[in-house]
Amino acid sequence: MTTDRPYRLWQNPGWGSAIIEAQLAAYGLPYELVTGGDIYHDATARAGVARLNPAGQIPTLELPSGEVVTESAAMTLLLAEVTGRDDLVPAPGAPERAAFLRWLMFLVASVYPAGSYADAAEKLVPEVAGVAEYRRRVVAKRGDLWRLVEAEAARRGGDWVLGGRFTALDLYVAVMTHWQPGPAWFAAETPHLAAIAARVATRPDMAEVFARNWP
Ligand SMILES: N[C@@H](CCC(=O)N[C@@H](CS)C(=O)NCC(=O)O)C(=O)O
Repeated sequence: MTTDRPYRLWQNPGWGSAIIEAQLAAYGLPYELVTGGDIYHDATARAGVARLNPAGQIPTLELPSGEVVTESAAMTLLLAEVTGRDDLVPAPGAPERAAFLRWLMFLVASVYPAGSYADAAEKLVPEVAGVAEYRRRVVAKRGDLWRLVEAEAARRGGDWVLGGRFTALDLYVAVMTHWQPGPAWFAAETPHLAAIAARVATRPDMAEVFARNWP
């Protein structure tokens, strides 16, 4: 898939698109950014994203071929495949492969939605009085799920989620620890994950991406 056309990443600063922007930057792939806007509250912004991604979600990635890919895990696996590199995704047969796939799917299928369902709580809980409590419980649930990732990182030791091996999981952690339950919660309750996030942020290949997403 070599062509001069850049990848086009639909993004908002600090959102899940940062996970994919970090990977595009790490691979040195050419890309341009398209700002999605407030897809939670602005119908025009949502329609703009939904034109490509019927789920109306960010990240959405347009490949150089013009094909649209949604789902950050799919993008993560695909970018490793098209670059033929294994620096972010352990290759088939690598000792970390099974654990990588396990925790990648856990992050996107369990942890990620537990936040999304709190972000737009007022749409899911019409009773105004119930919204705050609903949001609190969903965020607490997300915290409980994060504790499982923390336990895995602690059990393995080392600098990264999988121990000594840096992977895209660490990029997910670095981005998602900016979200609910919030950086202070991660620092207090999941110190291994907070330390991983801090390490990722100091990597030279991440400097530009992090400065743009969290100015
Ligand atoms: N499973 C998707 C989740 C993407 C997602 O939930 N993104 C959030 C923003 S960070 C979003 O677009 N939320 C709007 C919505 O779900 O309506 C992925 O891993 O890419």
